[in-house]
Amino acid sequence: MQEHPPPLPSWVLPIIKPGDHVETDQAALDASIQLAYESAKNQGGPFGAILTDAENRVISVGWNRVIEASDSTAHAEIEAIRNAQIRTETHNLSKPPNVPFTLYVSCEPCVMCFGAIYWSGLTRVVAAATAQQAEAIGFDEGPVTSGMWEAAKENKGIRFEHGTPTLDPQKPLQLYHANQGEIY
Ligand code: AZG
Ligand code: ZN
Repeated sequence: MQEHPPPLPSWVLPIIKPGDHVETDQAALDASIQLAYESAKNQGGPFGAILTDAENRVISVGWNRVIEASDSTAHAEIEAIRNAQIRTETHNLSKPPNVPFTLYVSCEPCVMCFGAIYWSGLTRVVAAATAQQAEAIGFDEGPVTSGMWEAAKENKGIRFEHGTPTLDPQKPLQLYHANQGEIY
């Protein structure tokens, strides 16, 4: 069993860290976009995610580490889910105190992250950018349909919605594209 999530790099700490409080959906989405942007500036992929409890406390954060970790599964959402499960010592995020948990993402989840969310115990996902916006710079988000999210709601009680950040969720994607970051 992993006892602690890995330490956070110094560029993450001014943005957000576990234990911080996020007042609103908008503030949490903005933080996920800032994570995505700083990740793109620090050799990561241009995606960020923040997982909070029912009292708006941050349980975990994640950003895309695919290239750094040589791991095709190291998407922001999976990193945040994995870190939350280590921190709360359960594979089922509907079980810890202060549920339900919410996952805020700088861009809507790809098909792999949809699967990770489906079995995570999370019950709410709020997204900033659309999959089409990630695909516009070349990322492949896979075949996720609105019917899949409807099934997730029906079968697991997972609500998926688009939020309204104040920051532009396309900025991290545009920076990555301008820097000619690797596409996968
Ligand atoms: C991605 N899409 C999202 N939403 N998050 C990531 O980390 C990704 N990596 N590639 N596409
Ligand atoms: Zn993904």
